[in-house]
Parts: sequence; C-alpha cells; structure tokens
Amino acid sequence: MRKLRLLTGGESHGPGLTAILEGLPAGLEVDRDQIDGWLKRRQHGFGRGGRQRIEKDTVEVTGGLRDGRTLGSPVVLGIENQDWKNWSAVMDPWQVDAEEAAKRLVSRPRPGHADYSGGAATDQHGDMRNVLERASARETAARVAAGAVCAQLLARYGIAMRSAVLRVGPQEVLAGSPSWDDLESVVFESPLVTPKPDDEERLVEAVRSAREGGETMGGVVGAVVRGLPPGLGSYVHWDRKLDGRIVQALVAIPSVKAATIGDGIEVASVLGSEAHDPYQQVDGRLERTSNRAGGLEGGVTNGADLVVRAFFKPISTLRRGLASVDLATGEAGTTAWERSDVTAIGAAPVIVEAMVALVLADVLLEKLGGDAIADTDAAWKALADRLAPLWAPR
Ligand code: EPS
Repeated sequence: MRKLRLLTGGESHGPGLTAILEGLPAGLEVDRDQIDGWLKRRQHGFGRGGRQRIEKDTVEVTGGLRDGRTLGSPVVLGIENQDWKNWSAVMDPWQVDAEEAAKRLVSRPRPGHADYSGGAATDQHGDMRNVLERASARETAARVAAGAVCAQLLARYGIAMRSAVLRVGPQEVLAGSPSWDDLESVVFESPLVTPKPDDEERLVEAVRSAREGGETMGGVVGAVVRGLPPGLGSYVHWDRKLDGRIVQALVAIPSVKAATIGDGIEVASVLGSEAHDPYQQVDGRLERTSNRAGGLEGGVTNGADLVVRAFFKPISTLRRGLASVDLATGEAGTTAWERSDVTAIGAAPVIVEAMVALVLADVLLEKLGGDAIADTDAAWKALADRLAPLWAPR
C-alpha cells in the first residue's frame, strides 16, 4: 500500500491477533460497533467448524484512538483468541510442554495448505504447526477489523459496499458478475449470505452432504462498491494500476486462487463489440449503457460501480484426509484432521469487503492526502468540484 500500512500479527491458537493500521488522518470518527459487527459477520456461515463456537471476536483498541477519533498515530486493534486457554501448553511463547507439543506435531503436509511450501521457506518441516498457525485463515479477523475502519473513512465520502456469496461449490446462485441491485437482498444472518436468502436450502443441503462425506467446499464471492469518483488509481505504471492492486489484495485472502474485475472472465470469450461499455449523453452528462469493465478502465476508476469477484478453493483440511507423506519418516500416510470448516464461504463476503476497503482507502488517501481529516475533507470537496461536470457524489 502507498499511503496506508497494515501489519497483522498473531497465530491461530496463540493469545490473540493484532492489526496495526497506520496512515489515517487524525480526527476521523471510528465506531466500535461497526468493527464488532464486521467481526461477527466473519464468524458466520453454515458449514463452519467448532472453532467459531469458542470464539467471540470483538475488538480491543490499544493505540491510535481517543474519544472515538483517530489521533494520527497507528491504530492498534486486538482480537483475543478464546481458544488460547486450550492451547497454552502447546503454543506458549517461552516454553511449550514437550509432551503436549508432540501430540500436536504436524509432520504430514496437507495438500493445498502452506504446510509444505511454508516449511520449505522457513526450515520448519520438522513441525509444520510452526507454519500453519500463522497461515491459518484466522488471521483474516485482524484484516477485517482494519478493513472495518477503512470502510468508515470511505463511508464519510459516500462510498458504500455490498457483497454476497454467488456460488457454493457446484451450487450457483448468481451467474456472472453482480450489480449493486443484485446484492440488495442479501441478509447477513442467512445461512450462506447469498442474494437469494429464500433459495439457500439447496446450498445448505450440499454443504451437509459434503460434511457427511468428510469433504470441503469453496465458492465465489462478489462485491460491488458504489460512489467512487472517476480518476482513482493510475494508468501510468503497472504497480500503481488499481485493478492490479485490488486483484492482488483479493488473491492474498487464504483460499482465493483467482479474482476478477467486472466481466473479466466472460469478456475473454466474446467479440469486442460485446465486451465494452458504450458511451452516451443523457441530459448533458456522459453515461454508459453497461458496466462490463466493473468500474475500472486503464487501471483507473471510471465513476461506475466497482465490481469484483473472488474465487475460493475448497478448504484444504478434509475430515476424510488426503494422501500425504510423513516428512520425518518418508512413510505414506493420510493428512490428520482435528476439526475444520466444511466451508468458510459464508464468512468470505466481509473478508472481501475488508480487503477492497483497505485498497480503496489507500488509493483515496493517495489522491486526497491530509494529516488532519479537515484537510482530507477539503481535498474531497475540491475534487468533487473539479469533477462536477462529469460526476456527482451520490
Ligand atoms: C479460523 C479458525 C481455524 C480454522 C480456519 C479459520 O480454527 P481451528 O483451526 O482452530 O479449527 O477454522 O482456518 C482455516 C480455514 C485454515 O485453512 O487454516 C477462523 O477463525 O476463521
């Protein structure tokens, strides 16, 4: 990121997670309930494992806020791991209980997880728990807390987000890229957080059947952002193009193996005349007759809704196990299973929103600057005035 910086720390079964978000202007109001609301959404979803019954993720602030406003110093957000008390002998930072640690030793890498590749990177094949504790998707709780703060900066300027699960494994709910209106009907409390809450029973059934078979499932999540002004990002250099920055953030979510902007996948198969978004004048204003580009052209926002999709592979810890090899003995074996999600797709929309909010807050602050929120507000007004002939904030 260029203006903001986010660092997270913490292991899945360690004492807790921390997010340090730096670069926000001083004076921004931050609402704690919104952060906790996002953390709650991340714990949701039919098909989650036993861990979510243990955790009650809420944010603890240890820096950067006073009286509900940012100070301009790093915002330090903590989330306790309630499960830590069950793991302290194995995960103690200073001295583990050798007998207990041996019982939890991971020597057979799980295909699809970071066990083998991360162990190779850090010379920890002897006990790949040293890798998986950090590679676990539990770390996304810290990103969601930080993303919830970034979303509050965006909301200040009328920039809003919607998201939903569009597919669970083979069960499709919505084909192609979603529109803002498509996502209006999402109910965060529905079992799988789709835009068709009344049609979720067949998805629930598919997850149940995967669970019975010891299987896991992935899916597709879509998100739409409304209210972005045209001109955020850059067409000048590859590493400043906003489409690249957003896709990078999305594929950096655990399990995400592909991400696309707008109809990015579909347009590869059609002719040019069917791939782009024609211009027209309506009452003196420039409008588009479609939004296949998903709000980005040339790496720069074009004022249309930003539309993204993220494609999640199935969770790589299967109850039925997968073929593996014990790296200590060379013996063939099956991966171990203690507990896991059958699918975490119901938690994925808020994680996608968090990653998109981080990148958009970064690019917005790059445009507007400001050490004090009043400076950022003034720059926003100046930008809106300059863009007035082309674009009006919603
Ligand atoms: C997660 C907690 C973890 C996993 C999941 C994410 O809990 P535990 O390992 O204690 O059961 O359920 O992690 C993964 C999907 C993964 O691949 O590591 C959470 O809080 O989101």
